[in-house]
Amino acid sequence: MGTAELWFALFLMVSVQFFELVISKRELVTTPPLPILPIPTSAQLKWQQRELIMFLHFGMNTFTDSEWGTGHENPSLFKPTGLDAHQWVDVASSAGISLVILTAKHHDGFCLWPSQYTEHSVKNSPWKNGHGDVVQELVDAANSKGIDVGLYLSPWDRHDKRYGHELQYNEYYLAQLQELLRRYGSVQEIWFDGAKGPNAPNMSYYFQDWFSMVKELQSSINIFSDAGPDVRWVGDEKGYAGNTCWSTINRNSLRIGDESIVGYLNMGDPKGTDWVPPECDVSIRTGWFWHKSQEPKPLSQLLEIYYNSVGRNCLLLLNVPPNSTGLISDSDVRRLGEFRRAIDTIFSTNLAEGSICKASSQRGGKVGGFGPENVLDGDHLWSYWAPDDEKAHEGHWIEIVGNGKVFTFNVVRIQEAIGLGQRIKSHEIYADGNLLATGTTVGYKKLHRLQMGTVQAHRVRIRIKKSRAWPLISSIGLHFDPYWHPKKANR
Ligand code: FUL
Repeated sequence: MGTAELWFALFLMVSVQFFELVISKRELVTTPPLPILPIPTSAQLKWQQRELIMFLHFGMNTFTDSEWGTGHENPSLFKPTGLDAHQWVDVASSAGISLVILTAKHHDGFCLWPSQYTEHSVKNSPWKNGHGDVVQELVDAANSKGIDVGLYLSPWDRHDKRYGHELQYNEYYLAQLQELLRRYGSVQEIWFDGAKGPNAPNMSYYFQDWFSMVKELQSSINIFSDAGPDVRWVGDEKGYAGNTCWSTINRNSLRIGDESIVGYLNMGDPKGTDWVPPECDVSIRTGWFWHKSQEPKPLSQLLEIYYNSVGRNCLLLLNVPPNSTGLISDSDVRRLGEFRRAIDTIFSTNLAEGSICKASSQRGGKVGGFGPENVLDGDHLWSYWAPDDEKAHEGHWIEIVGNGKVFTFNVVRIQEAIGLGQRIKSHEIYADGNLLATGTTVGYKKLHRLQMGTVQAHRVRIRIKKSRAWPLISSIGLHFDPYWHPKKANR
């Protein structure tokens, strides 16, 4: 080997060693922490992010000025003169609602689609000379706007003669489920109402058969009932979740229609083995069905409902009932529009944006790490702050610093990375070292509307006092709610 070749071989050896050194020194990307079970399914995660969905109570009761029909109503009474499902869907869409749930059959047993298993349906009504199908009209309108559809099929039936004859009725109910879930394309939520009146009190429903059939026919559907399996009732019809609200619960302790569990449903259970988040159903009016004599709730009440549902880790299922013309009334359209504008006014600006974020510790380094700045990046699920698990015993906090800027706010929003489980059990909020508010669970979204009103501060710190495993916070917001006047509200 000549001298030149010798130098070249030497150069190669040194280069290889140098690159090996660089590679070994390069920081590995930090792995995400382990989840804490139970965790949501992808359908539940999608559902949770909808935040606000719409109920459409429409049917025989709309024409008889009642809430619970007797089941003896003549189908000839069902005659909307200007039914337009496109209007329903447009109203939903302009309110930022992505899922609408229609009462395909309420307790009176009258079916809004021409079921082949009963004569008590639209097919014997004067509407469209018996050729109409409200479910189909809703599905077509929703498809044209990219809105998802859910259906309510009341188990309690005050019309059908099979009700009370267990096997026959369960077969009838299953037959209708199959019609609805096979005929109308994708259905994203099915509502099994727990209400049950005194006709045939011992009537048992074959929930397991029903649920299995639903999942077989619609793979991405969420099943709602008092007891889930995917979404649970919140335990009241005011639209309020518990101040403490876990998405986790023990399904073994739940029985559909059991009044004694409403408190448990309202709060959930930190030791729950099942992920079954609550849905807050409430009507924009007093009744579920449209009545000429009723008006929509004031905006302040709707906002109160929003803070107590969406702001407590829940979904708000707001009922907006079409009237006897078959349209959503102008007064409801206006109120819903005001409600949407109010939500946007409050939450479209995060006053914390562009601030500096500090934390008690952080998992991993700068590369692919879980630094506190992740809470301001606009991703509310998969990008989050995680503390260093070696320092779990030291207590965790995260702080938003204005860097010369003063924050003027009256709402604090905190969101957990629920894809990895719900964790936070108790927390406190401080402004410039002063305690502003205390809270328990956070979950997908916790909204603190401050009782003391508007606050000015340079630094806002959230201290996690207790949590199942280390907390993972995906988003923090400081907001100003111009509709919030605590003194007036407290009077
Ligand atoms: C209840 C029913 O009895 C009401 O009529 C309404 O449908 C509400 C959503 O659920 O159980």
